[in-house]
Amino acid sequence: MDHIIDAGQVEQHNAARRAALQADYDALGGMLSRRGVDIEALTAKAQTFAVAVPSWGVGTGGTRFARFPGRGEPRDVTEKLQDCAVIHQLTRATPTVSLHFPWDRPADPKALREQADALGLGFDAVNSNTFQDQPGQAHTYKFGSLTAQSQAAREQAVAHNIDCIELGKTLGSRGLTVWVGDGANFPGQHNLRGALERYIDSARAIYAALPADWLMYIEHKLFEPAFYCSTIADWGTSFAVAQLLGDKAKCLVDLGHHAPNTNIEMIVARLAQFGKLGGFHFNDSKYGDDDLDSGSIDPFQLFLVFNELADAALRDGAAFKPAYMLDQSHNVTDPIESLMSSAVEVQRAFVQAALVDRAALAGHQEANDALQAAQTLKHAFRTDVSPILAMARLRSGGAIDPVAAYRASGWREQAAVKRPPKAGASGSGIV
Ligand code: PSV
Ligand code: MN
Ligand code: MN
Repeated sequence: MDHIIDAGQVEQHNAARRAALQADYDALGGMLSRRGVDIEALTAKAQTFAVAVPSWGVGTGGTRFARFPGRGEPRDVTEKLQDCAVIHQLTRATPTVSLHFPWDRPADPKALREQADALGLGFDAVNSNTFQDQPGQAHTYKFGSLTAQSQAAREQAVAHNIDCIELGKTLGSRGLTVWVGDGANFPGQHNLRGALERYIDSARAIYAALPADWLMYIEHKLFEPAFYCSTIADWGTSFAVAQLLGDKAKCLVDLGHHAPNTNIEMIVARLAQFGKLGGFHFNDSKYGDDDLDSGSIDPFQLFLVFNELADAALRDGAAFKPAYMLDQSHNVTDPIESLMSSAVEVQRAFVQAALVDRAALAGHQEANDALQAAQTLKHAFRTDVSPILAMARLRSGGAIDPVAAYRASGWREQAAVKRPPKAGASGSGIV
């Protein structure tokens, strides 16, 4: 496997931190064993954790006001893969990449797959894009795509999704994520029921092209770019559509796609209960679809989501395997650092949820002891599992401190030289 950062450098980084980590790990192991928890089992579990990196996340994002390009940003999909490989090399938690078409349309899909293989990466779900027009496109999406009044626009959007499936097949993907910005800005602009009927017709045509071993992930979002109503605004609509389409259609929960204070963990529990929880776009938010780093605003919410996932895994066993992806945008940080931090924060919630004493929790629930039930969750959440995460990375060949190792490697400085900015790259607007 090709290492992007010199393996010797990572080894040197780890050697300088190994003794301190072992001491912290032993101390935590002693504390956990007094609680009847085997730290080795938790570390082995942490090593199984994987979350996909969004290809669009390795570039600097933007707001609707401006975009401030970073140094050494990837200029095409092959450079994006290199950055994804750095993230996985140091965290050992991100073995797959989620591509977005046509942004990432490869000139040679087979060659891209070979590059990914050489880097030890695979491809997660592919994402279609009918929320913006592409140069030379025959029919505009200004008034919608899968729901458009124009039959030609709808057919074009369906054909694009089928094209994504075809590309994904060559790349070894097993899923298609469909998010549309379709909706209305004015009451009366849409017949609310008619728009959803057109969406369902279009979605059926895409679903019909899905290979037997693929899943179609339907991603809901409350608002933006539509500000009065979005056609697939909530998990209820997403669930209804997934039910109509069939077993290969599931719901995707992007944590940022809900109104503030929505009980997302309950949505997760409901979708899991009815077999329609397909996967996640992890990120964090304070106001809307902020696409902030995972765990940066409300780590307790992330923990509660994983608490429901742990419960579902216990109930449903191997059949329960939602897809984990990140979806975030960076305006003020190095995207590689932010994505590494997010992957670690999601992994942290996964391990903390495994620490919940489920027998004790069930006992408190039966006894209606609300205070102790809440304390049981808090006890797991408050446990600092950092040494477990670092040990899992070390044992899997990653870095004890991924951000420190990355900075010491000088990767960004080297990329800035190898990847001079494209002319006009300081443009504004969301990319
Ligand atoms: C929409 O806000 C979204 O969350 C969807 O996942 C898109 O595909 C992604 O952002 C990238 O723009
Ligand atoms: Mn998303
Ligand atoms: Mn979003």
